[in-house]
Formats: sequence, structure tokens, C-alpha cells
Amino acid sequence: MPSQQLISTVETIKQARPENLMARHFDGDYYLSLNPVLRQRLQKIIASGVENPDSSMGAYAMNPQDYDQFAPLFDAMIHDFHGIPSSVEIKQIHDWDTTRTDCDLAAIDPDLADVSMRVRVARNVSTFPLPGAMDKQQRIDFENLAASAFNELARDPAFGGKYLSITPGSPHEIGAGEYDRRVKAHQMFKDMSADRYLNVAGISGDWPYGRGMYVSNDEEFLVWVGEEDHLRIMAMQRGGNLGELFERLNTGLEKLTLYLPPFATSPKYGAITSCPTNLGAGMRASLHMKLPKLTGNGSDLTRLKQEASHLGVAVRGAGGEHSDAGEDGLVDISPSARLGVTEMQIMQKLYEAAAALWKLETGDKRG
Ligand code: DAR
Repeated sequence: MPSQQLISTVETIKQARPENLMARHFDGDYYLSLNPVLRQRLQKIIASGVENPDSSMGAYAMNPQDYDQFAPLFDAMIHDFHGIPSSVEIKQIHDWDTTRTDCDLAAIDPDLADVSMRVRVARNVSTFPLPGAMDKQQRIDFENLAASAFNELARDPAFGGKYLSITPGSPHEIGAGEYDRRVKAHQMFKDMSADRYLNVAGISGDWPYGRGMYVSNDEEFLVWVGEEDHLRIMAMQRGGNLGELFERLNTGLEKLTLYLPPFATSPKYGAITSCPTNLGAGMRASLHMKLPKLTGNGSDLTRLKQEASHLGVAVRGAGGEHSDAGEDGLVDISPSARLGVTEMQIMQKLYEAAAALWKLETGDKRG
């Protein structure tokens, strides 16, 4: 798109969609100061937010270096989204040590001793472009690299499992029936080519080549390959001990780093991810709670979202992004902050929010 047309298009979006952070912070003079090659690269980075004006972030990095290369735009968007004042220097620290904090949900209430808990981290290796800029062969090459790492991981009895590929012709290829079953079981990710944001960004390119999932024998440790990031590493379980869940994820992550090229990281932004919303710890930690009183039996999340926001957590239906609450008030709660906070602080936030919401829901029966 010619420069002046792009600048006026973004300005129109900025007026119509103030929530589009790319449009809010895009500066035409900065764009014109770039050489033609960098302008082309920046056009691809913001394409999703231009083609989808209803975007909240509106940009995806194509290479780990993009966050530094295009810092004037990315820094402004990142400070805004993550609620960090522009005067505050961002410096990501990692700390998985949860021994110094409460972890046992049953200690809040026996009814919370058996809830669905899931925690995941996003990681990209430094030797490939980010998913939005990969070509088909790179996607397949990365998948093969990941599959060889899983062969090593599977030798550990605590993480034994198998790799399931949806790449046509892969030696690990599964059929459509198993793929659908795993999606319905909330294990495998959905067809990315149905996501208009990821399509424009190129992240869903060459679907389904280079995509798959490692699943442990107990089906409580999963690794997505080729979704929005190179890897989404997750631990999940029904129970009440958040500390155990975090420990399993951290151990699995550490083992995987032995068998893979270095991850793309930054002293400022921590784990480098496609979407700026996932920078930092790159972690989404969540648990499901039944809150029928706070949700009007699942009919209205307004009050719960307000209470949750004050507690630093986001609420959504238990069926994933954009899903509704169950009739029994079943919802997914997850700490909002991911950048500038450590893994332990994210877990602590989740625990404290669960305790506070349960107190609101039950009126704290114990007085
Ligand atoms: N739809 C894009 C991404 C929002 C954040 N969610 C991710 N990364 N899965 C937008 O900018 O609205």
C-alpha cells in the first residue's frame, strides 16, 4: 500500500476504533522516516490491525528483532496494553519459585480442592523467523526439530508421551477423527485458517503444515507446535495445588531447552512472542470456578468482570476466548499482567483472586 494511503487508512481506524492500539500509536512521520525496506516490514507487522480495525493490539512481530527495530511504535503499544507508564523502564525478571507463597486452593475452601487448572508459556526459538514470516519449508523444518526434541523428552518417565502431527505425510500424522477428538477435548488447537487476525498476519499460513502437539501419557503436559508461537508449552490438571502444576510446567520447560536451539528472549521483554500481549513471562495461568451467584447462573458476567478487574484477573467462559459462562456459573479466571511480573507473582495473583472471588460468591460461610 502506498505510504500516504496507509497513513490515512490508519488515521481513519484511529478515529473509528480508539481501542486499536496500533492505530492509536502509529505515527505517520516516523513511518515516512523509514527506508523502503523497513516500511515494507512494518506494513506486514501492522497488516492484521489495518485489515481488522476491531483489533485490540493490531500488530504481530515477524522476527524477534522487530521489537527493537521498530521500538518507537512497539514500545508505545506495549506500555499502553500492559498498563506500564511510559516513564517506567521495562525489565522482565523470571522467578518460578512458588515455595514462598500459598498454593493450596483447598486451604481456601474444600470445594476448591478439585478444580480445572491450566498454565502455559509461549516460546519461540531464535533460529527461525516468528510464525508470521515463516515459509512452508521453515514450518516443516521447525516441526521436525521439535519432534526430535520430543523424542528426547519422552525418555523421561515423568514426561513420556507422543507427538501428534497434522502435517500431511508426516510420520507422526494423525487422522481427522483423532484431530477433532483432541480439539473437542480442549487439548489440540483449532483450525487457525479460520482466524482472520492470524490469516492477515501470516501466522496461520500453510495450514496445516508444520502443526502438531506433543501429549504426555497422562495427557496433563502438552506442547503445541506452530500455533501463534513456535511452541505453547502447558501443564494442566484437575486438583487444587497450583504449586505442583507450576513445578511440572517449569521442569518440562527446562528439559525442552536442553534439546532445542536457544529461545528468543530480551532483557526488556523477556520471552519474545508473536503478539505483544504475550511478552514477558509469556504465561497464561488459569483455573475454572463455579460462581453462580456472581454470574446470575452464567447469564451475566458484568459484575464478576468488574470485581475480577479490581483483583487483576480477567474472566471468560470456560470454553475459551469469547465463550460464555456455564449455567452453573463455570468461568475461567486468569491474571491479566504478564510483562514486568514473574511467574511466581502470576501464580500468587491467581491464588489471591480465587480466594477473594470465592469469598464474594459464598459470603465467606466461615465468617
Ligand atoms: N486479535 C488480535 C490479538 C489479540 C491478543 N490475543 C492473542 N494474541 N491471541 C488483536 O490485536 O486484537
